[in-house]
Amino acid sequence: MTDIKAQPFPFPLQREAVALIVIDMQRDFAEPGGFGASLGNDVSRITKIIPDVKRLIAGFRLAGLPVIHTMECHRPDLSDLPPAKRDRGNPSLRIGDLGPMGRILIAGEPGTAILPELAPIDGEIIIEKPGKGAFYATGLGDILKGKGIKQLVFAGVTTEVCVQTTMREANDRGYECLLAEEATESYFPEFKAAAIAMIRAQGAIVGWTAHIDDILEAINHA
Ligand code: C5J
Repeated sequence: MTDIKAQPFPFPLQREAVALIVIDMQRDFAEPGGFGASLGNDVSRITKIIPDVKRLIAGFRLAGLPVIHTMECHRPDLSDLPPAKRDRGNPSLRIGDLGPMGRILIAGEPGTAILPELAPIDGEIIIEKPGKGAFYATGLGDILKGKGIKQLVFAGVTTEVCVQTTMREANDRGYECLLAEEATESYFPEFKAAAIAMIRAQGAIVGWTAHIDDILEAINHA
């Protein structure tokens, strides 16, 4: 067994049971005119991590390890969008409204797509999720069980919302979780820092955090 250099202590990698999960690297969170921008956020913070996320994905592909992608999106009839989600904030465009990249966060619309630089390749799993956590109302749990996955390496956006929520869901379901620090981002730098600190506090209460180089070195040598 090879450990990944990580905080708060080395991550005990099980190479045969690990997958990368890339959370919501969608145009709607990263491009002007999308959902993130409609909430008043600086989306350039998200586009800056694209090369790092790409490098991490490439490393997993090269090592022959599974890559899973998630997309936050809703049905066109909005039947999976509760008012408690649609009515939050004071955005210029709400989920389901028509924006410059199509309807905001609706399955199949151009803005909902994964960024082209990070697009899934044939054979990779894509999870469409209506919630912040990727286990809620999706088949992710069954898919992971079917593939014998026990450890998840996390990348994507935003650190303190969909990434952290999914890590917590995964940890409660018995998965060992590791967050790739350079491959995740928030619209709020202080929230990214706080989420990282929370995740690895108290002896990795939610999971571990590590640098991409250390993750790639370990998966290539395990
Ligand atoms: C948000 C996400 N922030 N993917 N979604 O609404 O984190």
